[in-house]
Amino acid sequence: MQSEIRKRLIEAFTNAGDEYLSGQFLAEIAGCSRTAIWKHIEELRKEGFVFEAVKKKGYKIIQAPENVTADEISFGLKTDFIGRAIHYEEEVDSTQKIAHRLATEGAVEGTVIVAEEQLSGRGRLDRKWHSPKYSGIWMSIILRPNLPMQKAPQLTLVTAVAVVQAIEEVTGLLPQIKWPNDILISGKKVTGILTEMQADADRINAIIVGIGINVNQKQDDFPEEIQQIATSLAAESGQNMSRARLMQAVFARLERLYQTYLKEGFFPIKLLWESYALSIGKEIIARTVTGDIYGKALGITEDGVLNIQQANGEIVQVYSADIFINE
Ligand code: BT5
Repeated sequence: MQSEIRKRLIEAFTNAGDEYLSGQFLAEIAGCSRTAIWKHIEELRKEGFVFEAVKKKGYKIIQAPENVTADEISFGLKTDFIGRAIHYEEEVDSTQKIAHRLATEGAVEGTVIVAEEQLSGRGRLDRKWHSPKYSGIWMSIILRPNLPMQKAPQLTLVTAVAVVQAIEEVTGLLPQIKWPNDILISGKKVTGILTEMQADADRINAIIVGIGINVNQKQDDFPEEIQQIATSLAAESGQNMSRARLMQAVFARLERLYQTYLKEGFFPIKLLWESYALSIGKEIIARTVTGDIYGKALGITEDGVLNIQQANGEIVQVYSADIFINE
């Protein structure tokens, strides 16, 4: 877990913006000696932070490093609860697994588990999620909404809108959503979302929102089997970008949309979701576990279910499927 003192220091530097902070001031807000402050600043330097130190003025951070450790994510973070507690690992099986354990142990809402690499990242139905070291965002967010269980799938859609908005804000690229959980750019998958639930009786205890975003991979870094269907933000925009900065944008967007959703319900989210949706109004094939459904995608219901109109006019509701555009 992140050191409490470093967390306070980074928060102070975030709030200070371009101002220098004196050793004395830092010692006061962190509640420790100036010697201890100096040691923590050395630790941050080792992590890759670059400080400017000016006599009589103090310190300023002029560059943050390029990993996704708790310190780097905290520097510049503007949210109230999402990402305020961060559990960072260099290498894990799956961040979902750790999130489930921490949620059972009582982790606070907004806790984020992030890893540089996942050895067995997973998608829906136990599919694999390719999560190579340092090049993407592999994270799970713990939410604790006071909602009945059947509303849980809506949170996948809330998250998808948040990720689209964050990508748009940071990169200028315009992603689209393919129901229910894929985010695509130029028709290729850049993000997958996996929402899992812990529930008692019929109330939600925790929702674990897993988000995988391909950020800095080159097109030929992807394994053979997903070369044609996957892409990264760098491959699309032609430039590498800061994963920590993108995570901060996702947290800020998600926090805002999640609060709107809890206060006003699903309707405002549904409108946003439909504005980014790829398949609405198109002829599609929905591949479900019980077989394929052909028809026109009409939209999503209040429950986040997809309505498909078949050739005979009948409307069917699809709860879970893989969607293909039927051209
Ligand atoms: C998803 O599943 O798209 C959900 C992926 C969620 C991943 C995150 S990462 C953090 C957290 N920890 C985890 O262990 N998981 C979550 P699904 O819709 O089932 O799509 C899986 C399919 O996407 C695979 O069968 C591949 O075809 C494809 N795929 C695998 N890795 C990919 C990648 N890096 N980029 C694009 N497509 C990929």
